[in-house]
Amino acid sequence: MFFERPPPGQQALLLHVRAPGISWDNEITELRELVVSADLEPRSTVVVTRARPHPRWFVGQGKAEEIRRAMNSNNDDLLIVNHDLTPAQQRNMEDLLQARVMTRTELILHIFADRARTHEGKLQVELAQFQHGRSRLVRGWTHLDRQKGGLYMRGAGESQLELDQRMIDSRIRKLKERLERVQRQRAQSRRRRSRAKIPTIVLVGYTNAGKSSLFNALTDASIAVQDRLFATLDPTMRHLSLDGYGTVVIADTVGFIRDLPIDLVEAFKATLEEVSAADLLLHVIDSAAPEQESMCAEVDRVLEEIGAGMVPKIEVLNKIDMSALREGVLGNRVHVSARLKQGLEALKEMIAQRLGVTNEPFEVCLAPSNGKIRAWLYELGAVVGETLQEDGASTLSVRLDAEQINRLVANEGVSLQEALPEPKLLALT
Ligand SMILES: Nc1nc2c(ncn2[C@@H]2O[C@H](COP(=O)(O)OP(=O)(O)OP(=O)(O)O)[C@@H](O)[C@H]2O)c(=O)[nH]1
Ligand SMILES: [Mg+2]
Repeated sequence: MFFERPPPGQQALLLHVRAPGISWDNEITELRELVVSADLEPRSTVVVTRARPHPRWFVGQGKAEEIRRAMNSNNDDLLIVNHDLTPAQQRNMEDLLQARVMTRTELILHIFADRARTHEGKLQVELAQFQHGRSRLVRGWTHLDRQKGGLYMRGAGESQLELDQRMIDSRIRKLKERLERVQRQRAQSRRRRSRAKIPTIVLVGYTNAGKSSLFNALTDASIAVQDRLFATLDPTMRHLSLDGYGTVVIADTVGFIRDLPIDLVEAFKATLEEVSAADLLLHVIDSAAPEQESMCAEVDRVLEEIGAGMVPKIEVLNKIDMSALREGVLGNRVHVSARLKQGLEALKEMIAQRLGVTNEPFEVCLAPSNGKIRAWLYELGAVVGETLQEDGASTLSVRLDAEQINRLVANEGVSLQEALPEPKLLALT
């Protein structure tokens, strides 16, 4: 792989810089979780209060020296900074420490690179890495090892740099082309689903909220579930059959996190498009997390950003076995435990309801000449039963949502009386 990653098990000193007056407990906890998820070992943490970053080392010189001493005495391998540094700051810090410095963005990129399994996922991560690396051409950690040659070697002349830049640009172009090809296929299958009127439900939520667990519990699938951040990277889809409704497609996706690196959002746009094209979102929330509120706000912000702000949504409060919540429904919220499989029936019911489906089937009488409508109803998967009359007419028992009833009545050339025996229609609308 083009991008070097720190070997698993390396020890890291963590650095968090906070603005005066802002609490930082949770941010440190999350950083540690990220570090562990990257298979690195978080050791001590240094918290510095600064109103704005120092242009040279991000922190002041005194602090930078202190960090160097601490890393030396702990034998730490690298410094992980909970922020984004300018290429110059990162480089200056590396020169001072004579050790690798990793930013939060790089840490997340590193985790993503590790998790990508599908062809598309790998392409997306590679694209994100190149886009991120483009502006940081002269750094990386090979420059720490002066013996070693390589693309990132320090002291390369200007012309060498330009060459590298061109190489990276052409690589980015190629990656984008390959991704577009993969994504055209994805768009095709999305169109197929929408033609067949199979609704797509997408699980979204903060990383580690329990999306994959819920997906497994609903579909009897076995996606890897782990107590680590970004366990899932590639979207997985399954059919799910809902009582009183029929088949829907449900998708598990990558989790969100505060300050999701822009290069990643950019590269994962296609995956995220799946989210904005969904018929319904299940926003999975860890009801036992103290940070719940701000996590929800972050998820809503990302949804807005990727154009999914208007997609209908159910809030699923998960992990009620660990929180004070009880199984049940509250407005737009359902309380569940994916682990104990509690509250899943209520959730499925709400899904069917929100997809705009009436649970009660009703009867439609069709003349033999109405074969097209009959075919359409079958294609929708709406037909529950059918009785054929001797004159060739048929009575279909169907299940339709409000919009489909409108289409049946208005657009398909069926008059109200013909299509629907009065009392049953009245009961429906
Ligand atoms: N106690 C409890 N733990 C749960 C429940 N659901 C999930 N978990 C745990 O929460 C952790 C994360 O679960 P995942 O299903 O991997 O979460 P995710 O949202 O898919 O996470 P990412 O893919 O990393 O974004 C795992 O350790 C699960 O066992 C639940 O209902 N109760
Ligand atoms: Mg997952």
